[in-house]
Amino acid sequence: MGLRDRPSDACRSGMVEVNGVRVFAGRLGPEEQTALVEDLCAVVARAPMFAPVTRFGKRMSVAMTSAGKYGWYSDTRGYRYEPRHPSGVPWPPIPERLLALWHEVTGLERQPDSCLINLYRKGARMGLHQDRDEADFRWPVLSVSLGDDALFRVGTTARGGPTRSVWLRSGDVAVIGGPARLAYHGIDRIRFGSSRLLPFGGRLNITLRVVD
Ligand code: MD3
Ligand code: FE
Repeated sequence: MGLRDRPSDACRSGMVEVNGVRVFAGRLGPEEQTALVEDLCAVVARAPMFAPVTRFGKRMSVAMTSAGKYGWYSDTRGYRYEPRHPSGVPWPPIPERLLALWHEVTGLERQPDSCLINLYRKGARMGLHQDRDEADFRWPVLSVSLGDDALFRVGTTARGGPTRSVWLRSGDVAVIGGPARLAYHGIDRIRFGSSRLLPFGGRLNITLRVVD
């Protein structure tokens, strides 16, 4: 790990910016986090988690589901947004608490179309990728981390460019907008068992997105 790649971990409240990604460390308190987990459990009860296959045919180590008008889906035909869960049911509505957070943090009137919920169990990771399945990259993405700490890595819009790493912890909120919207990013590892928020351990990441 080079000097430029040392993860920042010192500041646990206030805002840190990592390659254009704004991280609001400790934005959500313990009660808000617990309430969000309950909201998410209700979503998962209607739209169970599944582990998609990438377009290269490899199963992802991250399990996921969605809420809202669209959910993210992948198989060997490619990455896309779908109006229904693979079971055929429509995705449940996005929890009100998350919509309120979206409006507060982004200041936008526009509602997000999709709420992607990623579940990282022990050993799960997400390789460096760009998020480009949405129609208009001028809209920001909002991310909420819950549960175990995650080592998040963000680079530039060029594959193979320099990267910076930061630990995302439970209650952290990140806003990805501007040039960072098309930055390569991923989750290198989870500190499994570092948080007691989730009864079975692991990490949930929520992303709110405008898709249309
Ligand atoms: C930077 N999720 O779902 S969230 C994803 O923690 C995803 O589960 C990660 O990457 C996770 O696609 C990272 C923070 C995030 C989300 C979207 C971004 C960072 C981003 C889009 C562009 C650049
Ligand atoms: Fe992503």
